[in-house]
Amino acid sequence: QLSNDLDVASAATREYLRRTHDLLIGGESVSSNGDGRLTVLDPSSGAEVATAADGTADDIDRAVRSARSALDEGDWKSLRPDERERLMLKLADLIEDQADVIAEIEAIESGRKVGDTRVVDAEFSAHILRYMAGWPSKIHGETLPASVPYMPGANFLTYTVREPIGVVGAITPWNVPMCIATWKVAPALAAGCTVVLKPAELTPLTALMLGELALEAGFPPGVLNVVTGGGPVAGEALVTHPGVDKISFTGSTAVGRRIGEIAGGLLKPVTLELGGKSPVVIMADADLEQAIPAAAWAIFANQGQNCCAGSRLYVEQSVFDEVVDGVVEIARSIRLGPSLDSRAEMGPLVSRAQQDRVDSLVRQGVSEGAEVRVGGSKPDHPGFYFEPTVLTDIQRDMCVVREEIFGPVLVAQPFRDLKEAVALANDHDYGLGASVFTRDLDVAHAFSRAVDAGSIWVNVHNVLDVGVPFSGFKQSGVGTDLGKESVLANTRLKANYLSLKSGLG
Ligand code: TXE
Repeated sequence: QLSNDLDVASAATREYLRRTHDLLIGGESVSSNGDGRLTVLDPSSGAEVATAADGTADDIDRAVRSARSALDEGDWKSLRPDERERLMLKLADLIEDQADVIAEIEAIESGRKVGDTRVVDAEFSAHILRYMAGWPSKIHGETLPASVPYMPGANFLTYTVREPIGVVGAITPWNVPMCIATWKVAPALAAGCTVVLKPAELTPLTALMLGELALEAGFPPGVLNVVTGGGPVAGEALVTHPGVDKISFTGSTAVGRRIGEIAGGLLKPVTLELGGKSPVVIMADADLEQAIPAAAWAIFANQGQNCCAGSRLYVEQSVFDEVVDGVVEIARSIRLGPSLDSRAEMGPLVSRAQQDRVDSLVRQGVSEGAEVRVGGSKPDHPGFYFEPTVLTDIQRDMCVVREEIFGPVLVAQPFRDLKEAVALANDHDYGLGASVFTRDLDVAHAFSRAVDAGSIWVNVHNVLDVGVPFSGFKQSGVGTDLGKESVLANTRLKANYLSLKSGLG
């Protein structure tokens, strides 16, 4: 039984799915100017579960105007930092109160396991908001000693202030929808910005829930607007809109590059978190009982649809067979199942298109000479499943090594020594995350210094926390999500020179 039985979802979840999902602009649910609808599918069965508004450029314009007036004229502007903090804490509480429904909706629309969506999308989103709620009272400028040599005798008080950057356009993906939406929105709100959020077309529902809960928490209308819709229309309208001061995007490198080009031409700041092909390096001295399951779940967690998925496995020659056999055994034992089934260990991919893409990349890899050690195909079931897959006999130029597959597909290759492992790890256009498994501290530090990736993990893979900056190097992005840096990235720095009379008069 690989399909979701929606009857196991709570009455509140089924009730939410049945609602008409319109846009959230200026504190109200409003219908789109266009008449298109996005179809929301349950990837566990392929069945339609809801529709949502397919927002137009006009809808984006309305949302940006609403965000602008909330920024320039509304109550939001005059709220004290501690009042912003209280609203964010209240929103965190409401998310926690609704954690069961959020987890189920997210599981149904994205195909991810309901246990994961509860921990990652509901509970971690509340955690993000609580951390970010601490920032409004801690964003500050500095006083600076200005001694202007061409104005002898002048006496300045010079200081900087950090102002909200303005209206932020957030464009988010479908792989961890509510959590990533929250990590874009929360630092913007902490900095005093207003936001127009455009979630991925496949997973629009939890972004709307986030906007609705923000209103319930007491955020003034227009502070957080949500426009569901397609990337090329609604997404691009947000990027080009002159009323948007900054774009924060997570998604594919191709779209990120396009957004970067457009925003660069408009001199609009961007934060771009893009693709990855993160290496997992296992040294012969590692605790293999720990490293083998860690390497397996580095790729199979979330069906491989994580930007930091450990999709390239490099193992020191002497333990290569043992490690690969271990990962293959785990892959063989993984129970595929629908997202609402608590016994499922891996759910479906997000869409038919994603399933087809993974399938065709694996086929191409095989035609280029890779050996399938386990998996390699889509099971003959409804829903968008793909078997956990391990490929060996790989060469650096194969598509399965170069491309971000974004599915449960691992490529594994042996290495001779640390120098070769680092060279293999760095032999990629992406630089998002990288891990090494070893008992040797010197090896761990040498690896960390030599590898070009924004996050390095030792004896663990893909851990993120809200207080720790998350940056993509090389083609994996521009700027930083999470941490203090993500808050400051939503501010602009203003310098003030006050010319004072010298002396006591
Ligand atoms: O991403 P897109 P897709 C990678 C992953 C995946 C591939 C394709 O490899 O297989 O991307 O996924 C919006 N202007 N990642 O096609 O298109 C879109 O509506 C403005 C990795 O779904 O980049 C959605 O909201 N916006 C990644 C968001 O961009 C546009 C997570 C992401 O969609 C737009 C997701 C445009 N022209 C995919 N076109 C990660 N870093 O984790 C699309 N969008």
